[in-house]
Amino acid sequence: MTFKATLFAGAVALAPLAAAADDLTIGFSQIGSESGWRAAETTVTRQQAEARGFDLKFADAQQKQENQIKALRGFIAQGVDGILLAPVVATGWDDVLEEAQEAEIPVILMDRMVDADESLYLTAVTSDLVHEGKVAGEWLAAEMDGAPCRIVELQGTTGSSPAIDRKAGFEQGIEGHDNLEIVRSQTGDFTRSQGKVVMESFLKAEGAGNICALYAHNDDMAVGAIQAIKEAGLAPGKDIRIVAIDAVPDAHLAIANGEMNATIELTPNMAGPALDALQAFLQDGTEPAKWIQTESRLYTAADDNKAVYEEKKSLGY
Ligand code: GZL
Repeated sequence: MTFKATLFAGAVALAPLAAAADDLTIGFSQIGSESGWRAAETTVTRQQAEARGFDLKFADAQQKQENQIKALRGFIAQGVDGILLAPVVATGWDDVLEEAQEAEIPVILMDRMVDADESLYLTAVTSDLVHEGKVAGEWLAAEMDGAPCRIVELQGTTGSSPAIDRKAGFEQGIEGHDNLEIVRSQTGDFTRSQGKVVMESFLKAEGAGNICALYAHNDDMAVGAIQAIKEAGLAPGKDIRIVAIDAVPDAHLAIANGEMNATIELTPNMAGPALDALQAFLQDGTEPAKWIQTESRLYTAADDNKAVYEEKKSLGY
């Protein structure tokens, strides 16, 4: 399926149904706008809700779990028909999810998982976060082909399921390759600004010539790190190989310009499958699978990244 098809899957086809849809009111507790990917997810969620004729109540938590919990309690008090939750961290959700369950309001997780009993949510729409990290590790192992490589890692938000799972997956990907070693690993909180600051500290601590590769849990931290690498007088993508995850347009541009080496695509369209599942459950009681997995695709310099960049920008990404 082309990126365009995944991004707007359902939205256009559903247009005629929009009038038929019950007048559903959906609460959406979004983490914030920490990355280009997150901003795209918010845009696509609004489009997908509008295409179905749903009334979307949006709450931006600015990266704070207490704001998400407050928003969920507000949605419950309003008596919304369903809740979408992108959980900033994995723990601390049991109480508010139980309150939603008592109010008979289904909750669907978007792009991240929670450490709560699966009976407390209708389904989770996410990628295979461990697989993404493993693909990144395997790519680097193949790229280095046995040559020694000292790796630095920019982790996502501490305690979030992508940070936990992408770290574990990458370690699986490099397992058995004794030439590869993670020498520094620290959170950059999924943001460009923190990615730059932490990469500057890695370069200072290790010495610019002693870092062979960067693995960043998302492209935005990688783009920030590219700036730091350039300011250190090094060539990103050459002196320091860079692999990350999301496949935002700026990652395709960096790969096209030889300043980054690989990224694994995460679709911003988690809402399409989520709203389909919610509508089927509310209208005919259809119980979805507990996990709706979205695709992951590796992009490298072998792909036409300039064309993919243009396509994603043309779609408003
Ligand atoms: C992963 C998602 C991550 C993105 C980041 O599913 O939660 O959050 O990879 C975003 O860009 O901050």
